[in-house]
Amino acid sequence: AASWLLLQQFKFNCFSSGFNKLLIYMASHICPDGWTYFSSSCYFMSSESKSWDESRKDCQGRGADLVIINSREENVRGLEISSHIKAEQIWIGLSDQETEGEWKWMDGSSLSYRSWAKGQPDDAPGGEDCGEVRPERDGWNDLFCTHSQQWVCEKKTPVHPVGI
Ligand SMILES: [Ca+2]
Ligand SMILES: [Ca+2]
Ligand SMILES: [Ca+2]
Repeated sequence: AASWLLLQQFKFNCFSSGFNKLLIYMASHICPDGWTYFSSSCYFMSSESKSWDESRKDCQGRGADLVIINSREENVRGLEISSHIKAEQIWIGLSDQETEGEWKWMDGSSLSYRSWAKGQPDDAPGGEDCGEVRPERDGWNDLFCTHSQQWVCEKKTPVHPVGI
């Protein structure tokens, strides 16, 4: 009986480690090549620099949009990504181009979570209407939309593996 129990235990261990491997495999293959998976989204980090509008067009061409930061976890992740690509500033999908002072994400949602850097947004003289993240400031800033810099795209994934 003891050996039968051991055998069952052995089978169960094989099953659960195989299952974990499968989950990890799935998570790493949900996103297209060159994209990173995090919390049911795929992220693309640009190596080029473009204006905010051109950056957004690039994302849309990839079936995505500029990154929308919905939580502290995603903000921290965004900062990690930008320091990973060694960008000092990256465009995010945030703008007040439509109505001055009314900041909106590109999916139309308002800012339930916000992480502006100290003293921002300040709409510096001339008008800053596009949102960016600066890792060294640990927060968001409004900037002139024509400024050329790197960006991060985000697209939602249909699959959300449990436990990853
Ligand atoms: Ca998001
Ligand atoms: Ca503005
Ligand atoms: Ca500013």
